[in-house]
Amino acid sequence: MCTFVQIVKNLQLNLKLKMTHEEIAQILDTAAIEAAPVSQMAEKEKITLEDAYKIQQLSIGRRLMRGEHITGFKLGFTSKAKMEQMGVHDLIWGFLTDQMEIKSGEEIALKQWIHPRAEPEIAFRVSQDFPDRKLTLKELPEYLDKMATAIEVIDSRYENFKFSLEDVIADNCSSTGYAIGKWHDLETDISNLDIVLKINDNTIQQGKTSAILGNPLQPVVELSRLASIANIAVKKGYVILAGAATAAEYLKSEQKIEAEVEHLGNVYFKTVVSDKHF
Ligand code: OOG
Ligand code: MG
Repeated sequence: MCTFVQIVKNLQLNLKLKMTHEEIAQILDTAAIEAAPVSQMAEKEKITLEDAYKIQQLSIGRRLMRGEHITGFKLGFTSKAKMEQMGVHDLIWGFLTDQMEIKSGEEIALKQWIHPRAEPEIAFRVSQDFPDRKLTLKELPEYLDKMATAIEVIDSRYENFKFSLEDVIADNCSSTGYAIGKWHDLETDISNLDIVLKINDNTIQQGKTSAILGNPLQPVVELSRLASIANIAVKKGYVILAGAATAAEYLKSEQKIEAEVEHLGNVYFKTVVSDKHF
């Protein structure tokens, strides 16, 4: 049986251990800046899904304060391959900023990151501000004008790239970098195309775009719904990454990383020699 003194002590301990959302956002933001991983926090801090998205917004707020601006959104865990690789089972969404842009063909130093991985994706470009409601698949051509092959670089701020759903959401869904290939009109049917990730010209991951919620446009429908609920604007010019169709691959130094989608062409970047562990 607990004595009154023990109960008060436990209460104090709990109060001390519980961090504010802002403190957690700061820890994750600093981990990204310093490329130094941190322990998972969701279980210990009892972070709910709702808390996790609040923390995500606070950490984006810190980026905006440093002068970055939002360039779009990414969806995650929109395919079985990704959910199985990471052991989580729900769709997530996060912010992209200009600091995350990787130019096509660019040479990248990996030491700015912790344990980066790359995955092949499809990107869409917003041509008109989204209305404050869920859009239907049929309506999307009014709001999107282009699509392209993309590579997303993800870099979890958690040790060993391990996290719960709440942890990864608070960490802005591991968002780190993205490269976009040549934009194409939305004419081609993209619901069942080959999509591959190549490293040094060898195909390492291959899948079908149908693995992305049955059609890579479906994540855009989900984004319109989630953004409307969260009261966040999806604006003209933004980029939307629909999520990977395949598992992601760790990056090493001196590699050419390339994504290719049937009919949409390719995009690549290179990694330079690193003095870190890559
Ligand atoms: C979370 C991000 C998932 C995707 O395309 O499914 C994601 C992670 O795997 O670290 O970007
Ligand atoms: Mg992704």
